[in-house]
Amino acid sequence: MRSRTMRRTAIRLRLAGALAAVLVAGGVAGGPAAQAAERHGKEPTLADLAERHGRYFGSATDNPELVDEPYKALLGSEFRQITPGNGMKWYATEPQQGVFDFSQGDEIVNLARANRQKVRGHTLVWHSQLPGWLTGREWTAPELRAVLKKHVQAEVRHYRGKVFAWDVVNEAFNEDGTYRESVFYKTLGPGYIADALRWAHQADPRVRLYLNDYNIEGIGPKSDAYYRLAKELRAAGVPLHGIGLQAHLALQYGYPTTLEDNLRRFSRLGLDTALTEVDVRMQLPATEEKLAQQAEWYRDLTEACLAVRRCVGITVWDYTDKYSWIPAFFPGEGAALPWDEQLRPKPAYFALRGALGGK
Ligand code: 9MR
Repeated sequence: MRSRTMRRTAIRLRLAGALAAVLVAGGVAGGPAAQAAERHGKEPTLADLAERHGRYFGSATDNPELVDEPYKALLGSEFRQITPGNGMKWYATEPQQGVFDFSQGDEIVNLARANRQKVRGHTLVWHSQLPGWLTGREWTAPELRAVLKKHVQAEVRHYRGKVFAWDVVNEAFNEDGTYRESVFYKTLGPGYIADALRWAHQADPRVRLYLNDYNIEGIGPKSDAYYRLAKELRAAGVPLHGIGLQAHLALQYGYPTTLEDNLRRFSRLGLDTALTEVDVRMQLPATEEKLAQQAEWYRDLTEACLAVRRCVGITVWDYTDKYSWIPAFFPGEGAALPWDEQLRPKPAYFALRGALGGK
């Protein structure tokens, strides 16, 4: 293990490199896409580097962004996995009861196929972004059970062979480790999770099934709740294959130093893990110091994943600050991703390269 001081020096050196790259990218010698193409030509991409470790490196993307050609070029070249940020959610895929619309998800899947990328399906069961027909009335348990089964199976069947993994249930727990009082929990009890996993498995026996949440990177009440549930589900023979740690981190809340131990305990249950929605936000304005700290965090979380064999991959929650969800949700915060709003690589990008063994 390198010492903190050595790491800081390395980061400073990389910062200088990042600054140089920014200057070049901002010059007349060609836009970011040309830069990316050039980089792609002679240097391994993040995905290439991750693949040497048997991991994928991916990015979320969203349908409205796909008209942005320079954005799309980098999305297609630097990553070997994509996740639809919204296009496979319930409101998008079953806008009216029993009427399915997979057009947005299909667009992402087709793009992935063209770029030889794999797709994480996101997400089947979530309390948020539900269609109005579902949230606007009361359901009896048998009714909601039937609705849930139909939704899960129709979507999993549609994407069979096209996605390698599903976030089956998203954000099922509160911060204190109690169950979130979603419509599913309130109406069906905690068994809705095992049911959803079983239904998904019936519809596609080969797809990897995950539970996914935020604030479960470190060991604490919420990740403990997942640990307990995962153990129970495995003991009961329920098809659960992985835990997705979203990793929406924020400089002001500190780095989750128990990440590696946490990944390891899930591995010991026979589960895969993945960092599924990584970003590292900060209070704006972004300073050189904050960007350097952010770079260190990106490097540390990558090293944690690489240290645990069953941590199968890393996905950033989009790759450029241009399309980050942060500024709209956390006013005054942002700059969370490894590329800036002009698609120029930030120190975090170079830190990722370094952590993955590149230059
Ligand atoms: O990136 C998504 C953003 O475009 C949506 O407006 C938002 C609505 O909640 O959802 C974002 O993605 C979320 C993901 O599906 C689940 N984990 C938290 C993500 C950020 O909110």
